[in-house]
Amino acid sequence: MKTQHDPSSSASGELPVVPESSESLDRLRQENAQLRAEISQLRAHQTETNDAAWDSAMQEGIAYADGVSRTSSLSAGRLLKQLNGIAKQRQEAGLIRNSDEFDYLPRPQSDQAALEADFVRWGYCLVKDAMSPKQINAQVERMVEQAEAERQLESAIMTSKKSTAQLVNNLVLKGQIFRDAVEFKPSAAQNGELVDRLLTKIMGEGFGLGCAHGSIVHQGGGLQELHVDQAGFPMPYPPFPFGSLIIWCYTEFNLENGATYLVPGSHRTAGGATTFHDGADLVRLVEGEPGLVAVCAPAGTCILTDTRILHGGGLRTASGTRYAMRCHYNRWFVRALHEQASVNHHVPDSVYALLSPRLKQMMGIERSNSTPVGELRSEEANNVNS
Ligand SMILES: O=C(O)CCC(=O)C(=O)O
Ligand SMILES: [Fe+2]
Repeated sequence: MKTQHDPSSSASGELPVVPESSESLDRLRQENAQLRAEISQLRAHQTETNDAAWDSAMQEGIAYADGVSRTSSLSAGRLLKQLNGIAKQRQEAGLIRNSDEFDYLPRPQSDQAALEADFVRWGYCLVKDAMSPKQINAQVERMVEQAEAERQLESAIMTSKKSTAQLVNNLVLKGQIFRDAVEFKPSAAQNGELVDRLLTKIMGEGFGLGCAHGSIVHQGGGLQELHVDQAGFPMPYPPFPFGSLIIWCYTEFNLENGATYLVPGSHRTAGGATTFHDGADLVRLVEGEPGLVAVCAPAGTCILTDTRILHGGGLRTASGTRYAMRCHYNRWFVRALHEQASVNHHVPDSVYALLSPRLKQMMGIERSNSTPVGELRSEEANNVNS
C-alpha cells in the first residue's frame, strides 16, 4: 500500500514507512545512535557567536593561561590534583581489580579491526605476541646490562624509593635492538608492523618519537600518581589524541606484578568529546565501573594507549622484577614530550651514522639538505636575497 502524504506533517515529502523487519530496526537504531553521538559532540564544541560573548572575551584579553601554569595553558595539571594519592589508597584498600575480571575489557588479539574497536571504546588495546620470547630475552639482556652500567657510573635514574624502580632513558642511543623495535622492524618485534599500522591510524603518517625508555620495577616499586600523557596540552582536548604511549611487556603484567593502572574509557565519550575540561569529576571515573584496573597481559604483548586516558604505573607487590620498554609517539608536529627525554638534543656521530632515515625523521634530526628545494631553487638562481 502506498503511504499517503500527511499535509499537517512538517515533513515536506512522503512520510517514511514504519520499519517492520528487525534488520531495518537495527539499522535505524544505529543511525539514531550515530546522530545522538554527533549532536553531543556538537554540543561539546558549541561556539558562542553573539556580540556580548565576543565583547567579554575581548575584554578578558589573551586568557588561555590559568594564571598558575608557567606554560601558558589551561593544562590538566590542576584538574589531576583531585586524584592525588587515590591510586595508593585504592591499592591499599584492595579496590584495584585485574582487567581480565571484566569480560568486556580488551584482551590480547591480532585482528586489526578488533584492536581498533578496543582502542576507540576503551582508550587502549593489546597486540598479542607482538614480540617473541627470543626477541624479549635479547632486549632484556641488553637493558639489564645497560642499567647495571648506569648504576656503576652513578648516573642511574631511580624512580621509586629504596631503588625499587629504575628508568633506562634514551634507548635509541643504547642499542640497535632498541632502535629496531622503536621502528617496528619484524627482526626486533615479530608483530611490529601491526603496531605501526595502528599507530599510523591513531596519529597519521610521519608520526614522531617522544621517548623510548626501559622500565625496571622490583617488588615495592612502580607506583605513580594517575595522570594523562598529554597533560602539557591545553584543555579542552580535541576529539583525537596527540600521541600514544605504547608499552612492550617483557614480563607478564597483572595486579601483583605491577601492571599499569588505567581507567578504561576515560579518554572520550562515544561522540569523541573529551572527558578533560574545567570542573570534570575525575574521582567519579576512577571509582566507577570498571574504574581503575590493572591491565593484564602476558609477556610479549604490546599495549597501545590513547594519550588522553587516565593511568599510572602500578605497585609491584610480587617478588621479582617487571621489565618493559615504554615508547611515546606523537603526531608529527609535536616535539618530544617526556621531560626526561634528551635523546634528540645530542646524538653522538657514531650513533647518528647508525640511524635509519625513518628514525631520523621520527626523532626530528634529519640533516638539512644542502640542495635547495622547491621555490628556493629559483631564489638562489636569481640571488633575490642579496
Ligand atoms: O610503566 C607503567 O606501567 C606506566 C608508566 C607511565 O604511565 C608513564 O611513565 O607515563
Ligand atoms: Fe603515563
